[in-house]
Amino acid sequence: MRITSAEFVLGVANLRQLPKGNKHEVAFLGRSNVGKSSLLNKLCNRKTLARKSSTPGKTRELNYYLINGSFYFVDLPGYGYAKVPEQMKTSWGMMIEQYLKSREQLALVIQLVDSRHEPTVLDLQMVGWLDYYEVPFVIALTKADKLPRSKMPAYMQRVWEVFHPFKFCVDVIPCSAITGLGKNDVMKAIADQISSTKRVSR
Ligand SMILES: Nc1nc2c(ncn2[C@@H]2O[C@H](COP(=O)(O)OP(=O)(O)OP(=O)(O)O)[C@@H](O)[C@H]2O)c(=O)[nH]1
Ligand SMILES: [Mg+2]
Repeated sequence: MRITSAEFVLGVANLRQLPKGNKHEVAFLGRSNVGKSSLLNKLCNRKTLARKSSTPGKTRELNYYLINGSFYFVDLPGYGYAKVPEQMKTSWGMMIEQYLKSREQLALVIQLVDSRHEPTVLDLQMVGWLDYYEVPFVIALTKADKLPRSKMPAYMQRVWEVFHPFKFCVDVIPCSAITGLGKNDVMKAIADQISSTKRVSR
């Protein structure tokens, strides 16, 4: 699949504002600063479609982008930013869990994990939710350009062992928003999942 058009359509601060209709959604989930907006931009071949954050943890909205006029990319607010007040973390968690649990249009989650670190406790909590709510997900290992080539095979092995036991894990893909590594594989996973997903109630 090639992306020929991408436009920002809506920022959602409250789940009651989610768009109606039956377009599929592909959501980008990951801790603050992991590279969600950068990967989304790279997949769309656009530099500034999704804004890269200068202030991590500030975006509290689900940002909707219409892709090829036919489905949405949803840039979810990042988690795990230490300076966010406790109360906001709780409301973030409730909103995201509710979205993952009940959004029938959701075809695939791209779960981003920073390839310079081991998956965090929160990363594992997120994939736990995804598996529990039966949402297929791809693990995108971001910033792979920063990982020395010699360390890649062992890292991939470790990460694969962590994620592949999850039933709804579709693939684990090293990615770079700088070099474009992983872009084709992520796009293929998106195309496959969208074409095979019927809208079923969760
Ligand atoms: N080297 C490298 N840097 C990256 C990559 N992806 C993102 N970055 C950098 O990481 C920082 C955060 O990227 P964002 O795309 O804003 O991250 P985000 O997950 O959208 O952050 P929040 O919106 O705060 O949750 C920016 O400075 C990016 O330039 C990558 O693949 N390689
Ligand atoms: Mg962002």
